[in-house]
Amino acid sequence: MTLSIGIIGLGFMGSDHVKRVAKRLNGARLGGVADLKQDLAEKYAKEYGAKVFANGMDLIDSPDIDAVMVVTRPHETHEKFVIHAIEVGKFVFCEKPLTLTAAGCQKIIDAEVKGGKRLVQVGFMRRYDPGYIEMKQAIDSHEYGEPLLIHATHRNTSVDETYDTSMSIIETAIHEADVLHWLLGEDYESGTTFLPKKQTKYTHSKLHDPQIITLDTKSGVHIDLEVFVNDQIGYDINCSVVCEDGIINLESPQITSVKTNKLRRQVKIPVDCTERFKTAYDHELQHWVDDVAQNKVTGPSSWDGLVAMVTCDALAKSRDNHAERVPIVLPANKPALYND
Ligand code: ISE
Repeated sequence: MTLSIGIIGLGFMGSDHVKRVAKRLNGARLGGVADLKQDLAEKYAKEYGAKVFANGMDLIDSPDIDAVMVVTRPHETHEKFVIHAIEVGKFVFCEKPLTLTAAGCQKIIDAEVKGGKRLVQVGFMRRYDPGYIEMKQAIDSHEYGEPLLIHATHRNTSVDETYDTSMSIIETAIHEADVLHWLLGEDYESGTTFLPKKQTKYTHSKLHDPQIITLDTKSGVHIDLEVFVNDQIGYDINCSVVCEDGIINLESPQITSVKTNKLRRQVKIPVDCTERFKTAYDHELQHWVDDVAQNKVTGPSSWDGLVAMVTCDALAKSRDNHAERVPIVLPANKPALYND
């Protein structure tokens, strides 16, 4: 059976996913699209033989759509589309952040629990990246002893004037908030966000750039993360797990390396996440499609979306309170639906 996928939101990520669904996934086809920019929706619909819907709700309701992808901006709109998809009983993939508040994530969880079945997968694509998977296998093998520290950097080339100080956490650091506790297989105890006095000249009035985040896990692993979204050099993602008997490193991939007679090396750093994590996005959505074809979903859940948002809330609180250490407290009762 070929699943008919409907995509709501055709911005930067939505357009990337349109091509992925239409051209690269097995067992799926682009069934429909919806976007506030009707001309864009029509362009993709024509190109890939999909149907145009006047709005996201109509797409979700349509019998022509088997499963839904929510890739809308502003992110506030995720919640209503995801909840509606749950109400009509359709599988829904939602890009991160699941919603902009922990309360919103909880509403989605409540709706899913009420239906008695997992229907939501959240777009934490790094869990599908071969590099992070290898790191997790290395940690889980215990060959290198106990992890003690993680040093991570998350750098973007540049951001526009719509990107503000809060987005460094909920748009950008949210990826580490998710993937680092997944790597370690444990929850966070507390977090801090420090705004260094010295900022890049490439930032603008609404954005403090760079920012320094720390996270401590329940067992005591200490994490430091640099979030720098105007590095001017490229999409530069690095992660180093310092263990008792070895250091596990994930560095930006070197796509080309040129040696000259001056022994200089030129390295091509990816421009953005769609280039660096292309394979991860492909694997993430292929996994989702394969799951949905079997009437289930096993990727990152609404609970994972909530954990990331509770973590982001603590980091934002710390930022607003002079980098004070803020406890990260998850809701006490994790519904059985999310125990794997
Ligand atoms: C963007 O939405 C992403 O998800 C990227 O991975 C991240 O690096 C970027 O900062 C976000 O804006």
